[in-house]
Amino acid sequence: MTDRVNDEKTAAIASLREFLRISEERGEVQVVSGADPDKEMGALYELSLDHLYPPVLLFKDMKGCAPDCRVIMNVRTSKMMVGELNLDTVRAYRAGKDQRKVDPIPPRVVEAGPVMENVMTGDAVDLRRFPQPVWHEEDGGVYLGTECIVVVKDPDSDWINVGTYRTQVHDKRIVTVFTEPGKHADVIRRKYWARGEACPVVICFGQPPVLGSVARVGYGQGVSELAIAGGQIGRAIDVIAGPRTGLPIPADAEIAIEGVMVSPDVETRPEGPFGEWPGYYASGRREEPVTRVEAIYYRNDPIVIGQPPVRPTQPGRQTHIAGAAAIWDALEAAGVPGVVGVWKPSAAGTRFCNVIAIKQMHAGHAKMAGLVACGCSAAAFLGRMTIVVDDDIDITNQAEVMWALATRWDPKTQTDIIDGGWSGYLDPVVSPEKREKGDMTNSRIIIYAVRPWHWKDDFPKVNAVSRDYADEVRRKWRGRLKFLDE
Ligand SMILES: Cc1cc2nc3c(=O)[nH]c(=O)nc-3n(C[C@H](O)[C@H](O)[C@H](O)COP(=O)(O)O)c2cc1C
Ligand SMILES: [Mn+2]
Repeated sequence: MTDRVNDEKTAAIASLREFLRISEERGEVQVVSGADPDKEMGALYELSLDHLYPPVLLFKDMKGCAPDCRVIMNVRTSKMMVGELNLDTVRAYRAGKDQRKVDPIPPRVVEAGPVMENVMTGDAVDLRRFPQPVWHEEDGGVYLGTECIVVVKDPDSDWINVGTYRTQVHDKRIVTVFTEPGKHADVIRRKYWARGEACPVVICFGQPPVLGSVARVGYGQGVSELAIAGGQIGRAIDVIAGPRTGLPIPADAEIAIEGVMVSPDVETRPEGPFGEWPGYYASGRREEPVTRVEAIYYRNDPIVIGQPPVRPTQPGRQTHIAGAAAIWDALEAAGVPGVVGVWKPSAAGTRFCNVIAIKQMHAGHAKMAGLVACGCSAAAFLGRMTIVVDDDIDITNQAEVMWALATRWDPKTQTDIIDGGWSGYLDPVVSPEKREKGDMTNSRIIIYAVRPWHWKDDFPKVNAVSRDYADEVRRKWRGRLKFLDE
């Protein structure tokens, strides 16, 4: 990337309004006026994903909405934001992350910020003032929080966690936050409940894009996503201490609420169904503990980020570069040698399938890579399939991976099946019986689609033109043969 693009990207991820300004300048914004929050916005969003880099959608004057409110979609998916979707980008991400790991920058507490331009407290608290989208046809309610950030503090330490968990609006002052068991906000809120207390919380429904990026990555317990975000933009995230909770509120958040998540023994509401990223309404409708909203802060002309999950088969449902990088990091940290790439085939929704390419170095090497990749925390949640392939496979090409499976994998001898992996409510194959028992686990397959080490030299040779020779021939004939340029 050139410096100019880098500077622009840093400015854009550091501030949602800068992101909008820069995207407008680059001609990447499509303004949509007069759309209906009842399913129509969700449908338009889904149609935008026919493009690998979908346009930034800016909804204005939505039907039945206060005219000052806007909804922005496709914030993290433009070319400027994600770059090329290839292994070099994963490598670059890892290199950058190593630097940032050395230098996380804790947030800086400031006295004031735009988020405090408007304040609602007490009886004035009314979430219905903001857009109320029903994103999918079968959704059981209104979700203001799709790519929101949920901020909670560990009661036993200074750890402040920031995660993205969908947030349904039930009425003026009640929302539910859906966190899969084991996610950090869930671990933390249970600690409060075990002591008979409610868990203080801040939720933002529009925030600097960098906060959305870090809030979706499964960093370890105790890791401050706010400090990682600071590291990523090279300066501290400015936060205001919440007047009620003391929790950090990003100073330029668009809309933030303060409240408490009460224990399920105190009050629950039915949550869902909600269309989820695997392409189903798998988590159905359950009772979830409520969050009581005590205050709302919002900027003038607030912009809500809308990023409803949809089926991952369209081009615009991109792979997850940071997720692949995290697995690659884990493999290296565990001492697995010879890893040449990690990739998440986008059609598998970025969690269900991980592909590892290795340059085999000894007997049992592929097994080591497969077991670590299958078990590491970056892949553990929902990671149903781990596929290990040789280094000659272009793992970013789903056809090449399928070819490796079809031709180098003997199911009987090159497979491990493991039971009891970390799954969740939105995994469609978890049976009703298991859900009933709260057994949110699934089984895993590790597929070693590699040439078996002990007879690899006798494995039939590949008959495709080698990449180097293909490049040479392409150079020689380019310009004379139209199909080479297409
Ligand atoms: C747009 C979006 C929506 C998400 N919705 C949920 C959700 O509703 N519940 C959930 O448990 N995880 C959800 N996730 C995944 C979590 O954000 C992710 O697992 C993250 O690591 C959670 O933070 P934590 O590791 O601090 O718990 C969502 C991610 C994204 C990008
Ligand atoms: Mn976390």
